[in-house]
Amino acid sequence: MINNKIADIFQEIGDILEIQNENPFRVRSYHRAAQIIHNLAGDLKSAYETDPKKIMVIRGVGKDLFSMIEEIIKTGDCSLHKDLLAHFHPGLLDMLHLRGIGPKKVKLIYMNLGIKDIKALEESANEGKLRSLPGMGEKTEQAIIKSIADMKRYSQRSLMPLALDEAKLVISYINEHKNVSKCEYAGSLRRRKETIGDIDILVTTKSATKPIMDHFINYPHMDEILAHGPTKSSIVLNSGIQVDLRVIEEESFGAAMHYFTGSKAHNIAIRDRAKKKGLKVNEYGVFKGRKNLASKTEEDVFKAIGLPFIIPELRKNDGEIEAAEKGKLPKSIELKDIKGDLHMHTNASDGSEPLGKVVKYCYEAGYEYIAITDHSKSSHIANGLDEKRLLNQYKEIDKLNKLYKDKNFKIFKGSEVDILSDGSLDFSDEILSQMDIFPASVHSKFSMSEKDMTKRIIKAIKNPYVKMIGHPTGRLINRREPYKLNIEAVIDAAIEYNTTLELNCQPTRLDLTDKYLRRAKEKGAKIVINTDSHHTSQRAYMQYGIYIARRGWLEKGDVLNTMPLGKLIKFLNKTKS
Ligand code: DGT
Ligand code: CA
Ligand code: CA
Ligand code: ZN
Repeated sequence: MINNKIADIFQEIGDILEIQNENPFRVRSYHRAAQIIHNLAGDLKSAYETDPKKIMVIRGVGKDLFSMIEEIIKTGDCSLHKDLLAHFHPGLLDMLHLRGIGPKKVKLIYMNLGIKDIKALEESANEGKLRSLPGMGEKTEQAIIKSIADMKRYSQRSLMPLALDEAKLVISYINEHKNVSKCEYAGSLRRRKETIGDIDILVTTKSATKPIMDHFINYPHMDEILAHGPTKSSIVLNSGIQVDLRVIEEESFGAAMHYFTGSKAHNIAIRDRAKKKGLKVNEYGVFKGRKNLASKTEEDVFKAIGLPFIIPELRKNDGEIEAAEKGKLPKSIELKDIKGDLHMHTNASDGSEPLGKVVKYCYEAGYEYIAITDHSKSSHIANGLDEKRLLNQYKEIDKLNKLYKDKNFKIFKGSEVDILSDGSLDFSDEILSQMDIFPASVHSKFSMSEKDMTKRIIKAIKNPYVKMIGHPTGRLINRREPYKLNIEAVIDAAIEYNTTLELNCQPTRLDLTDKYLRRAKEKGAKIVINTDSHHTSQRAYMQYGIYIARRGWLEKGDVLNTMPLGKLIKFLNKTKS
């Protein structure tokens, strides 16, 4: 979505101006605009295309910012940003992009120690030179060392949802060319891996290939051309993601899709299996001697080697081929199986829309139920609700439920209740007993020992009112490692105390991961797939959760919120044993 890009550019402009000691009001206006645009529900590009005035009326957007937004929509960047970047030390910009370091610290470190890049920063931190600066200490120094290590490990890979959006745009651009007959993405993106190294796109044509490649390397939102050949080219998008495009013969499209979807480990296992049957598999087809038995569709390819179709999400060579042989592939969950969302925020805490709007939207989208789960009182930064505000919200929910009474739609009362450091919950049992269902989540003290964190979460699981544990490992992809946790013990406790574990659909969370989902399923735990939505457009994140669930071998029956309303109410009324 263009909003994030515009917000990032404004944020960076504000950051650079701040380091350059510009007028604080000017700095603030960019930071504020970045924040507002980041939280907007609607896509600015489509708003602009229907009526540019719609953008003019956004809070915090004046005439100057409007023309910059216009420029970014049309060209992918704006001249002020480009000018600032051209005269700004690139090493300082890298420092700015580290987690936990804002413009104030970059300025402080630069002014006092003359440090201009991450390498020098890392050296100084290791030598203990940063802790002496005003407002810093050993802790900050350690945090900086850690975020440099994280950055090194993660800087290469993009979030799957972001790559998916980018791939769709590139493909619709490629499809504009008249020579193109088929165009699809393969690779890790098609396998729905949570992060993507690069986007692999395959294209077929009935006529010349070179004009397609020439068209491709003229993609407007591009930073760099890495390779430009008649049948294979690579570019780097503005977002930093690499895209490889290959031209494929129409007759071998299926074999090529299978080959380039991978994973590599799956491909190798498939080739070995075929070899035992005297067959050879490559990106052109399945061969017996020189005869090509199958290549047109992926289904044909699987059939020729004696297997049913294996969905891309399962192609990891961790048992899918054996399961396929025995007819034991999972009947993978689908988006349409989901009947409601049990973790949603409104503007009462840190969401951006009022209760009534969230409810109406979910009802109209065809859900049978939702749970309103604003943050609890200890989450100060997220504007958590105290008992009084919470009970007022419940009165509103009662009123709304009356309106929907005859409509097979129910709003559940909840809260995203913090699990405090000793494992107790942020509300008393008296308040919890008024809730229908709520995620209990860890939002603080992430650096406990594995033993203490496991104890903390299991204590919450044992609470008779708890039926869901929100984002159980707390990881933020590319930003924060999961906290230390004995996940096996947590799964066992969840089963014993009839609590579900969440698969949180936020693109940076996707927590639990596919590996743990599969383990939970094997052991018999139930999963709940929630968007943790902060505005209605994030309802679409449910799809990302479904992709990950499919990678984790989940079926409809493994997931709580595939239950129709009546059955779910029965589940909720069951007291814990
Ligand atoms: P990524 O981009 O790191 O997220 O992961 P992939 O899986 O998209 O990997 P990529 O882009 O290097 O290659 C795309 C697919 O092409 C890969 O999933 C399987 C296939 N492939 C690439 N190299 C080989 C290879 O050496 N042998 C086999 N059998 N397949 C390969
Ligand atoms: Ca790839
Ligand atoms: Ca690739
Ligand atoms: Zn949360």
